[in-house]
Amino acid sequence: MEYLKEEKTTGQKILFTGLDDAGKTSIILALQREFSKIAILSPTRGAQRKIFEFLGKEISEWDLGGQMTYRISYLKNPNKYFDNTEIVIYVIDIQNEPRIPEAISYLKDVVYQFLKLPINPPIYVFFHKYDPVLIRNKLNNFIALTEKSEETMRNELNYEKIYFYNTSIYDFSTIMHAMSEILLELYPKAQLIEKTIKEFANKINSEGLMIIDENSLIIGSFYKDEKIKKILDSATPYFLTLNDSFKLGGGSEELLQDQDQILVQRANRYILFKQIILKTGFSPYYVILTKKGQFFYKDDFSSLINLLGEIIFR
Ligand SMILES: Nc1nc2c(ncn2[C@@H]2O[C@H](COP(=O)(O)OP(=O)(O)OP(=O)(O)O)[C@@H](O)[C@H]2O)c(=O)[nH]1
Ligand SMILES: [Mg+2]
Repeated sequence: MEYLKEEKTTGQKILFTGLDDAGKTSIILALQREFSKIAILSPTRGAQRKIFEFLGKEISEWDLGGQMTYRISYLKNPNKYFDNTEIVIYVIDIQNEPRIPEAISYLKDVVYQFLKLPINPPIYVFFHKYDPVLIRNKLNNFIALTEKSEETMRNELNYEKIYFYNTSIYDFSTIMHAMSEILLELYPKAQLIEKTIKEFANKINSEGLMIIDENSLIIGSFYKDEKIKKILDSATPYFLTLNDSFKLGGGSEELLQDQDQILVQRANRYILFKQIILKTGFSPYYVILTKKGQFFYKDDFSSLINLLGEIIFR
């Protein structure tokens, strides 16, 4: 994993905040594919900072433990905790309806500190624990609840740059897509990457293609339609996990290094998961693509690798 122990604050600062038990640390761990740790999580004590790299850029991620005493101390020391924030991710547990007013009220306090500093980072509200099983079983009024909460926040905060996502650690793609979209906003070359990927997909007749970094963040994608997006979304965590376990298991390592890819076939559809190195000495990226019919264009991949390497590392 590319998460390093943090010493000092460098790079662009992302703040994860919200009430205790909202799911902030779980979201961060999910992106690192540390799912086993989520099961035994305890409340975060104070502010935990980590540095990771996204597209060669350093990002410092601040996980602000949400228990009351900590929340008060952040508000009392806005310079220490809030200043220089580039992006805010405000996590709300949508399953805990009674605490939603408290969550909104704390966001107000935070925004008030932003105004005083003054900073005005975009705020991305995650209506979290929006679990697929509950939606399927209609055991909830999530839709009405999120709409109502969104309206309240828009009215009461009167903050221009506020955006909303529904997320759940039980639908990993919701977290992947949300975080990738948000981080790509920081990155001026994002559109160029997107265009390169789309052209590559067309060239090799792929119906869908994603490029993902080591932290499961999508750096660019192309889908012919929603169905293809779903196929790739649901395949991705399995490939990433499989890839992780190959890396851990001593014996199988050679196999993966030989090919650096996993290929799955179902009827005449193929899904390919392939590791690519854009620059030697840097973390690998992964291509996940689907296409009908026969595969393998080694030369095509090398042109993609060169183009992306140029864009990202130049
Ligand atoms: N159902 C459900 N539970 C979740 C989800 N995400 C996290 N949880 C659970 O919510 C609880 C709290 O998660 P944490 O990530 O520790 O919450 P936190 O916001 O970091 O809490 P503090 O560190 O105290 O601020 C844990 O028991 C998680 O397993 C989700 O998407 N759905
Ligand atoms: Mg936490």
